[in-house]
Amino acid sequence: WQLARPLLGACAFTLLATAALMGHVLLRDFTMVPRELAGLSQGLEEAYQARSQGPQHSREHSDRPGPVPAQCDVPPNSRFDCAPEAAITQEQCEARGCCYIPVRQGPQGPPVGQPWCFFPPSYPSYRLENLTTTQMGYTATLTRATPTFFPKDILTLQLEVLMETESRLHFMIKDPANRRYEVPLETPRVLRRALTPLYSLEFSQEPFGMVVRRKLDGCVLLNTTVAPLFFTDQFLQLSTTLPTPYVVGLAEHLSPLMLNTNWTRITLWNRDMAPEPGTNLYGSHPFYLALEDGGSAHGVFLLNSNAMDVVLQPSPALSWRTTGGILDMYVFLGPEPKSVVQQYLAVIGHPSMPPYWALGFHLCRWGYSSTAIVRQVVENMTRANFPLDVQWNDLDYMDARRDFTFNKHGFEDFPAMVQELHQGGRHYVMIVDPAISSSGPAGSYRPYDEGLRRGVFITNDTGQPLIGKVWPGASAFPDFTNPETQSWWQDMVAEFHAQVPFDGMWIDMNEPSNFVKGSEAGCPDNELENPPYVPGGLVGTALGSRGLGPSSGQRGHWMGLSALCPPAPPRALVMARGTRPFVISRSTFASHGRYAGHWTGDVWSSWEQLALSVPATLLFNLLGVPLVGADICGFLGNTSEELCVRWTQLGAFYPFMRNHNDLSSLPQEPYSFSETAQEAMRKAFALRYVLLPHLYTLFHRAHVRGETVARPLFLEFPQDPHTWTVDRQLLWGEALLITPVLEAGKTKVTGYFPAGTWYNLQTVPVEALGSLPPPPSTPLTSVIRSQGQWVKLPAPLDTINLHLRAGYIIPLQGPGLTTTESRKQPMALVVALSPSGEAQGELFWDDGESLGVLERGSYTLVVFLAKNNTVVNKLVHVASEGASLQLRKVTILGVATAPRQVLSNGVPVSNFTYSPDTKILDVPVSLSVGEEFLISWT
Ligand code: MIG
Repeated sequence: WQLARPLLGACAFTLLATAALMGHVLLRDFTMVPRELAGLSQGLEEAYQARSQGPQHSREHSDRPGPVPAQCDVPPNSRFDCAPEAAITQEQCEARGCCYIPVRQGPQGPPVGQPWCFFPPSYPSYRLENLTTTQMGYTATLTRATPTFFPKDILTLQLEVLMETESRLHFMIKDPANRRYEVPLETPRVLRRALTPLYSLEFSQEPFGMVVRRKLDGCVLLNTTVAPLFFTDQFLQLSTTLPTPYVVGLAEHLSPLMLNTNWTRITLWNRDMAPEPGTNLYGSHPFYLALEDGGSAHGVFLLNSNAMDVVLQPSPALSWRTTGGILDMYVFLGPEPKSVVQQYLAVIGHPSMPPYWALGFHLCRWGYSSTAIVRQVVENMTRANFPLDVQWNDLDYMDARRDFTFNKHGFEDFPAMVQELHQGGRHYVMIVDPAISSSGPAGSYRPYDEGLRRGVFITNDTGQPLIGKVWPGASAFPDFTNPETQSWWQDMVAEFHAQVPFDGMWIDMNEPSNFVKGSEAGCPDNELENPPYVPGGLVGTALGSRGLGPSSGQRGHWMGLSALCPPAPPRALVMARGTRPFVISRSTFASHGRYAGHWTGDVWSSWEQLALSVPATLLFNLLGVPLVGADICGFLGNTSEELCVRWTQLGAFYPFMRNHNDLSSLPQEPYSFSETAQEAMRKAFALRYVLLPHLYTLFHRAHVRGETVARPLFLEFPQDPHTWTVDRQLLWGEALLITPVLEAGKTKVTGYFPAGTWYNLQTVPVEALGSLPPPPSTPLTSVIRSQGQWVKLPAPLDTINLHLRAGYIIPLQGPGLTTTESRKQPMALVVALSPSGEAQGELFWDDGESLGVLERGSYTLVVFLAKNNTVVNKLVHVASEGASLQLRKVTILGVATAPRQVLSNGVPVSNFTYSPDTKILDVPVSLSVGEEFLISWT
């Protein structure tokens, strides 16, 4: 809760980086850096001394153990591991030319910690040669004279530095002689270098290294001179100092939002693994955002999709260790954390715009084993007055668990069931696993026969389809990097859609998951399967465990990007339905949000996992995947009623809201609980539905501007360091602060409120809009005036705390049991005045499902402004869908003095109400959102 670590002075690590550089020949825009910088800290000074005195390392010396050389006097936290791949003895360590100093620790020692064997500062690395300016920046050759302890060093490399924009630096280190795997991600091409970049660059010649500084304050954001560069065939390592220990990113893992820099290894390698701490999960996003003292931020992206580890150590520093490909890095200068996210999304792509119905409530479980059961579920929801927009099915609908089929024992009237859902204004989504059953006789299963004929499957080393085992038994895996595979899949989707008019697709098992190791025939014995460095210390389990193994398909480099998901499913859906695609996928890679959303997989029905779903949601938003959520009430294990209520309250604020349950767990549909619990859940649902126009507007902004939907507090308040570690609360956009209860047995919750005025939204009387239940009977503090402080709030079981930030206006709409209904309801505005009496907000509206609405101009965008006792709208763009939206009420919060008169477009409003206690002015109106209006009070 509280800030755990003391803040260090503004870029305290500037000097550290400089110190490490002083032993080098340094080139800064072709000038030597003068050694004018003094005042080094003690340990660094020593390190520097050690380096400058120490004799150059020699092979003869290192081949036998000896006394620790003086140059091994490296501060413990700044030691970089010289035995990343295995524990080695002193002899072995010294034979590598490295320093060996045992560290006292537990019997086995932690899996990652302060290394015993580490590089001396003089450890040979590459040398920079032929540094040349180019149109875009620089190029140079990097040469290594001494091989490393990993096989197949690439001794000559090419460095290419591209100063792409003022805030974006891009550099690549490649093998000039051989083309190595590069992620097939379309990234922006720039033709001319930025003229006034926010960064400056320095190059160290020998050993090679790069230093990237924030020009404004000299802060060193990246300094790769701190450890030797490795570029071997299957082990690449680039280390850098960090100017701060506050680092966020490197998904997917189960952890607090702020990463721990106290010797942490984060593994990225897409894998089917129920979320648990300290291990690699379904997706890979090699990107981090770091918060610098003062509230500036920068980001770094390594565009590489091989299995990798990222090691964080307390100096602080970070090492990227990847098992293939090239080093393709981007540095984003911010300086605001928000800009860092936008700069990252400018490279990987903005999130796609979901259909409106995707923001409603989704209900699923494994075990809805017939259409009769599904119909009953929908009816139970309606009877109990719970919204339900999208009904889902898990594997149960399939015939023998094969894709693009449905079984005739329970699902014989599947198409009719889906049509009925449509008639009720609902939508339908079913699971599709990427693996294709291969076991039937030829002619018995068209997707496999066609796939074989069209050569779409991943092959083994004999050129035959690689056969693994997934839900249908023996299965082949489509290779989506092959364009023919995409078109084959599109055909299968279209053919199935012609029978069953589904609306969206749920892609599971696409890491890809496989129940046998590698394939039914095991794994081939080759270098790819036995890399000299195994990320995650997955020794003995091998990379292929519950996957396909690195040597299958795509020459050992495949990952979530094309691994059996995006962009094939959304394309296929567009072809089949002609409207905005809805896809939720378990496996993800950087750029995923362009194509689909994500759910966080097989979480347990536990309070711990409820709490950790907040940082997970926030993290995926920073990674450009705003359409994200965890399975409400948990997937594995049985939920309790209280947990399920609290989870539903939080889930109402996941951008993607779905309750999904495992086959064997007790039922957890909202109607399965006591009336008290249901009543509490209904309130959460109503809040969500009332806020949908605002949520949709946030998605629009994410789509067009690269913003986040759910966002951590530090994104809005980076200058308040207390916000940096807050990951038990979330914001929707800039203005809506959600403070959920994440612990059992609590009726109070403590949340952080950044300096400013925060209005409790649940005291706002919006019930006139529709069936929203009246405000809670428990008295809630209506306004928090915070200096930047922790506030204890009442949080009875039926309440999730929701506060609106002064200065903002949000649109509300009457709720309904589906978005088809709610979209027809009248709207209201809540205006939260700042102390100076101002506020602003926005509404984006369209038909909720068409493609190309922006290009065609078929949308409405309205800005709302409040100042000087007036509220007006500005019509940025109006199309027919928006023109008919009715505005029935304007609620103004923070009206200091009782108005005598209220006018709507100059006409007196007789039935306004004002409460001197709450300072809320409530104005019933009869206006159209898409026509200019002016409301004023005096
Ligand atoms: O091996 O389709 O994460 O949501 O219910 C389990 C059955 C396969 C894993 C998914 C889960 C889904 C389940 N699937």
